[in-house]
Order: sequence, then structure tokens, then C-alpha cells
Amino acid sequence: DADIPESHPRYESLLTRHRIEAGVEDGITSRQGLIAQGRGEAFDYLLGERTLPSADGAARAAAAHLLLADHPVLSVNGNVAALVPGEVVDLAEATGADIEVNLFNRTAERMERIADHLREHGASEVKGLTADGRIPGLDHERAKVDADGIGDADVVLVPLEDGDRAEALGELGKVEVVIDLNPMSRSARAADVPIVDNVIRAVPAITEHARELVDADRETLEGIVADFDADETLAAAERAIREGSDEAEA
Ligand code: PTJ
Repeated sequence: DADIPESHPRYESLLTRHRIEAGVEDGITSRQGLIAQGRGEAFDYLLGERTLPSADGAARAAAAHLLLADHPVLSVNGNVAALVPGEVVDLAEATGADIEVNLFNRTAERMERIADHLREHGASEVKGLTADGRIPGLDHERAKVDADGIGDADVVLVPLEDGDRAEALGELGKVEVVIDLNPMSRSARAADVPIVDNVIRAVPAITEHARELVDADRETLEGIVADFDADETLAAAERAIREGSDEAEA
């Protein structure tokens, strides 16, 4: 990674930027991905660049959903591939999920680059290249999925999704876990489980919960899912942004 001293007060943020830049240079991340990252950074700054207790609770509910699923799939776009490729592979292993590349700005070249990049980080199988399934209600390129991947999934993790597709996936009746730093975004609002946190922190957090819960019985996992309140999670994140306060005070 870049030559950034770890003592720098915004070390993590600078490292993240460097990874996104490198992603663009390597043909993994789209140029729009730079803009998305900038937007995300602004929210992360307002949230204090930390994981809120409510976001950790959402990560735990996400882990429970993934472990309960018959066919969980982790959707990967150009930003996620640049920022957390190894962490996505770890999460797939911890939950038995498939990994599928699914792009907003889909090109054959970027699909291949991302799949290769994930394999270099240890992914044994990467879906998304067959594209023999469709999400109804979206234009052609963005609708493409693998029939035996997202097409067949009952739980899908879609980090940094655009609002349209998040809504379209939700309408298919799949449980949707979204990671998005903006609690007011349509994707976060469409999600069954919105995790308002940076993917850099959220993906390892879900993995950690999954490892802790892997031997839990169904009843325990179903209890975690039932106790989770999406609206309250979004409200807690909004409070933290608006009041700059810790949720504990709210
Ligand atoms: O690689 P592709 O072609 O699939 O394109 C991916 C992007 C992200 C460019 C595309 O999906 C897009 O344009 O997304 P949006 O509409 O800009 O939405 C991105 C959302 O993710 C925004 O709400 C940001 O606040 C949020 N976000 C950005 N960076 C992060 C983030 N959330 C969590 N962690 C981040 N690092």
C-alpha cells in the first residue's frame, strides 16, 4: 500500500483513497467509483470514522441472516473489489456464501479484472460472468446476474449499491443486507438490514460475528434476526450525524 505513516490522524481514510485510486489504475474500479468514495468519505467524517453500536448490531444481524440462508451471495462491485477483496473472501468462507461480481457500469473487461483480483485474494469460485439471469425492472446491463448465483439467492449482501438496483433486488423477495455510509440513501432504506458503516470496517465485523455465531442453533440466530430493527438503526445513525453525539447519549 501507499507510504502513509500509521501515525497520521487520518491514516485509514488516506489508505482507503489510495486503494480506490489503485483500483481505477488497474481497471477494477470505475471513475464513478471515485465520486462514490468521496460521497462516502463525507458521511464517514460526520459519523466520526468509527463503527456505531447500532452498526455493529446490524453487522451481527447480517451474520445471522447469512448463516441461516440456504444460498447466501456476496455481491462485489468495483469499489468493494478495490477496498476489501481479501475480507470478502474471508466472509464467504465464514458463512458459506458465493461471491458474485455485479456491476453498475458493466464491461466485460472490468468483470474479468475483478474476478481475477478476487481469485488472487483466495476466492475459489467467482460468479457473475455467465449472466444468464435477469433482475426485472432494470435496464439490460445492470440487470445481469447469474441464474445460479444472485438469481437463486435467498440472502444477498450488496455493499455500496445504487438505489434502483437495491430496490429491484428487494422486490424479488430476497433478504437484502446493504452496507452504505449514507443512512438516508435509497439503498439503505430499501435494505432488510442496513449497515451504516464503511465497508472497510463492516465486512470484517460481519465475519467476526459469523465466526462467533457459527455454532449457534437456528433459534438463537432467528432471535437475533427478529430483534433487529432496521428503522431504529437508520434513525440512530442519523442522530449520530445530526447531533454529533454518541448513540449512548441519545
Ligand atoms: O463498480 P460499479 O460499476 O458497480 O459502480 C459502483 C458505484 C459505487 C460507482 C455505483 O454503485 C454508484 O454510483 O454508487 P452511488 O450511487 O454513488 O452510491 C454509493 C453509495 O455508497 C453512497 O451512498 C456512498 O455514501 C456509499 N459509500 C461510498 N463509499 C463507501 C460507501 N459506503 C460504505 N463504505 C464505503 N467505503
